[in-house]
Amino acid sequence: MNQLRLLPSRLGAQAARLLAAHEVPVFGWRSRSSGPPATFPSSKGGGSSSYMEEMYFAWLENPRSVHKSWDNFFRKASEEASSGSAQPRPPSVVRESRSAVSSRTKTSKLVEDHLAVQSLIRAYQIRGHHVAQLDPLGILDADLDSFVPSDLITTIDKLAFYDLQEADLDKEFQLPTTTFIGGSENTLSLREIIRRLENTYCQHIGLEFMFINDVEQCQWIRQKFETPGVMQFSSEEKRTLLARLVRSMSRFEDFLARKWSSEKRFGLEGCEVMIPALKTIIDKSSEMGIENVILGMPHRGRLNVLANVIRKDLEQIFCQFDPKLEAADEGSGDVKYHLGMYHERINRVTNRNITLSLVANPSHLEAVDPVVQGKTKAEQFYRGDAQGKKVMSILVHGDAAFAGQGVVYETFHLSDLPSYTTNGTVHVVVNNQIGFTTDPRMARSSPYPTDVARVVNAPIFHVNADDPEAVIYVCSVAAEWRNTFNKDVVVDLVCYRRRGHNEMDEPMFTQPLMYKQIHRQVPVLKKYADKLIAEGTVTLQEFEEEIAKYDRICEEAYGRSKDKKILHIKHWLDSPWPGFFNVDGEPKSMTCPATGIPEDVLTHIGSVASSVPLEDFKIHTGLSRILRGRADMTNNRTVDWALAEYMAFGSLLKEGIHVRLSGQDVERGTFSHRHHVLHDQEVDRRTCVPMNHLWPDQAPYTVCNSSLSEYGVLGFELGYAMASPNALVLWEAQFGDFHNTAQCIIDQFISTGQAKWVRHNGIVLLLPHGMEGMVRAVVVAGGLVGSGGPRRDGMDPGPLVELDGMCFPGPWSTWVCAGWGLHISERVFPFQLIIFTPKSLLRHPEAKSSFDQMVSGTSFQRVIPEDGAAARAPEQVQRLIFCTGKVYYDLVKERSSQGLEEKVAITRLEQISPFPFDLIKQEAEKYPDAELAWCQEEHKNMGYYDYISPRFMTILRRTRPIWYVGRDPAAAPATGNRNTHLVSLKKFLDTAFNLQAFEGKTF
Ligand SMILES: Cc1ncc(C[n+]2csc(CCOP(=O)(O)OP(=O)(O)O)c2C)c(N)n1
Repeated sequence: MNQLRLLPSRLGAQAARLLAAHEVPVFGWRSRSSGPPATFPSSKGGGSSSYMEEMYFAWLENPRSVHKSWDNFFRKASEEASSGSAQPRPPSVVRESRSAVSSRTKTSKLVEDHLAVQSLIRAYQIRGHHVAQLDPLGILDADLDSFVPSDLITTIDKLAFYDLQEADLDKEFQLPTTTFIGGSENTLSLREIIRRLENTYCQHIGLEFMFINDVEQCQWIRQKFETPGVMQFSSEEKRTLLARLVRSMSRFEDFLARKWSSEKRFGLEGCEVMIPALKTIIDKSSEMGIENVILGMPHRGRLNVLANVIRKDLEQIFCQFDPKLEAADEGSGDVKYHLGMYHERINRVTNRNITLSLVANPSHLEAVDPVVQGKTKAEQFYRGDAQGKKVMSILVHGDAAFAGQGVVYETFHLSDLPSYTTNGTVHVVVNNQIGFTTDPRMARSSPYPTDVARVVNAPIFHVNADDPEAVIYVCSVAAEWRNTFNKDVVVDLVCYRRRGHNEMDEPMFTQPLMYKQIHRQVPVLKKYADKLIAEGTVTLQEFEEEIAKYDRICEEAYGRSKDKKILHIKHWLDSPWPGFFNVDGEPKSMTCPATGIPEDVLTHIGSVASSVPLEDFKIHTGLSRILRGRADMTNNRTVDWALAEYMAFGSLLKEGIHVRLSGQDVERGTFSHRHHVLHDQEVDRRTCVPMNHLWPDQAPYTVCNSSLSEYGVLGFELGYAMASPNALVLWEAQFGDFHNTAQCIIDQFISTGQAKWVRHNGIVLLLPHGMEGMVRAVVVAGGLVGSGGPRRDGMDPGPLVELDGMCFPGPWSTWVCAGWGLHISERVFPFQLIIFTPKSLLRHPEAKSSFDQMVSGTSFQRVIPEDGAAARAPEQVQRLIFCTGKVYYDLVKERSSQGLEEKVAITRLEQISPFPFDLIKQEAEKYPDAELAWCQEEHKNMGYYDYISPRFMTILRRTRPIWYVGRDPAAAPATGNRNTHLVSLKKFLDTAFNLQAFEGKTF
């Protein structure tokens, strides 16, 4: 038998598992080269003893080569075992005497016990949260029974599992450096070790952090929670906490319940502690220098947050309950628990200025998450706050939504990407253990609703919401964590929902036992007040006065709300653009200015676009060819799409307008046409963005490849665009049809945000589009029009402007982009814009523009009229075809091959919405005897026909029909069969130029 049997097999396996799976080994080595392996060997095959021996020999050679705890241990053991000899000798080194054997046995036992205690400490750190008493109702613990670690239930279990005896409880043990339970002491009795670990890990706080693979971060958390006495509150702090609970709960929630008992409020009852929790995060962050906090949250407790965190005037909240008040602003408005808010004020605790905004959101749970992140990123950007020391975000979640909604995951994955990070978000989960009527058992497959946060190594602090002091402590550590490590953190408030999903719902239908327990539950305010009264921190009278004081505030505000005659949605704006809409109090002109650029500016941008601004920077030879092509075009005063885009962005940057382009693979461009980021072929990760080398005082250009997400990233860019009107923020879909993964952002924010929340935005969507007969390469923006566009979203002629960028002369359309950008720079109304960008036309020889179409004095053309032979003799023309996009080139080719240039005119719409009624009318009138047709390459139910046809009827007063030419209706937007594609193309082109096609037909 091995004399140095170090670990009992069970402990060996346990330790090996722990050590292999989690950060540092309990006993790490200072130097791998001079010491034994850093991973713990398996207990099989005597690995543990050789491990011990290796350490022992290493220690003999140089005591500093092993971890301090081993050094301590060998010293102590040598003193005890060798009684005076300088160093203990390993058994294999010398012939063994009886006393040597006995001293080694002692040593062995000491080592075993020592390691057992280390393992026990780590077990608490890793799995103590499973034992913690997190649920105020006591039912979660039963649900999580299967996760409760068997080694941490009772003291007997612990001792048995770790091969310790009761007698060991009073022995002193050396504490490893990976625990802070000792405070200033290095050793503690096992009994005390267990007591302190129980206190830290198994009371009302459950800490999940040992999966974080950063030792410093784990140590930081251990120190914050393990150090004795960390959770002591002064009586002043306790009184503030009580006062905040009074406001949050008894008076605000009760007040609303009393006044509007039959109205939906989505009250916070059962989690009132969220108000002091959020306030603590804000106070603490303000103390550390934060000046701007952007919040996103769902319905639950929103009114309470508006009243008691943001400090919205109470009468304005109460007004929202008055059904008689008329809305002063245009638009549909929204329910009160979706509205946003922006408020600058002094933080009373820190006496510093703070701006708080709560971002308006739709019903769609979690959809606001990326929007908040984007807005936060933008605010940080404009302040030059690269580290997030001035601006931060807080996201509040429901437990079911946090676990169930994929956008949460998408948002987490943005959190550490350089162009998307907001340097840490504090997430607060209102974990009321139910989602509408659904139990957690049916709502997720993970033990906690917060497990999604583990993917980004965010620590998760679960806390029993009925222990306000524990909640406050956890929130203050969370704020410090964010400030220290610039990383996300989650506070999981384990609570309950006192009423149904809303105040009208009967929860006993579906959760009878849970609600029996909830009805027995003493409200947290009462519990906490009783505690403070019992310990003498406040008197009953003071408590009652606090309640009466807030009651008076509510009543007075209620009285004032009765005097209001009108409801202003504008008062609920989350992202105001001060000074943008008015000059000296007068509304600004909203006309579109000329958007041309002086030729020398175009030439300069062209030359930078064709160069490599950094020295000793080796680009790919293929790219050199592309740059030479750009130089040639610039010399010839022409542009293709990619170069025109350069001109558009560059000219805005010159004006001081920040441009940000984000999306999948946008840096190179999906179709390898853009190349805005050059990569040194010889130096890893060395890149150059020529667009940022245009002028010394230009605005910054950000171009960033995003994660493979549409919902999250479009939401992010929308939020980014919300922060300022003086920027051009573009999101590009890899292919246009992928936009539908982000449909929620398009439907709920972009199309409707202005109507619901009087909120403006200038986001630009670039959607590559084209019917090209290849199933995957085909991109059909028609899908947008059909399913997310004008027909469905009531965007006619609403705030969303669609431009078909594919209606060339190609770059002209990109120039459209510049036009709209300059439009913004001219401080004119920025529109949300969709540009259907091209694919095959990127390299089409005809799809080029001359500088003449871009220089000063030119402007965006909403309609490009026919300018060939037909236009010169319009009375001869028999058919006028209107179209938009790439099909124009097919039409022109076919017309030429049939020799019909004098009989058929082709006019392009560059702007689809708002519909260019005036210009279309002019065109139609110019060709009085021509049949009018609309031609599109998309299927009939997907392109623009349904949208344009009633508008043509309005223009033509039903005197002339507008015939449809195009593909038949279909379910799929495009065929994957090249032959089918070409046959259908030929068929509709034949119809387009068959001048008898509509004879005898009725419209
Ligand atoms: C995306 C989405 N799907 C469904 C709903 C309908 N809905 C409203 S609240 C709710 C339950 C939410 O539960 P939870 O996230 O736990 O928050 P709680 O209401 O319990 O605070 C559901 C399913 C919704 N609002 N959004």
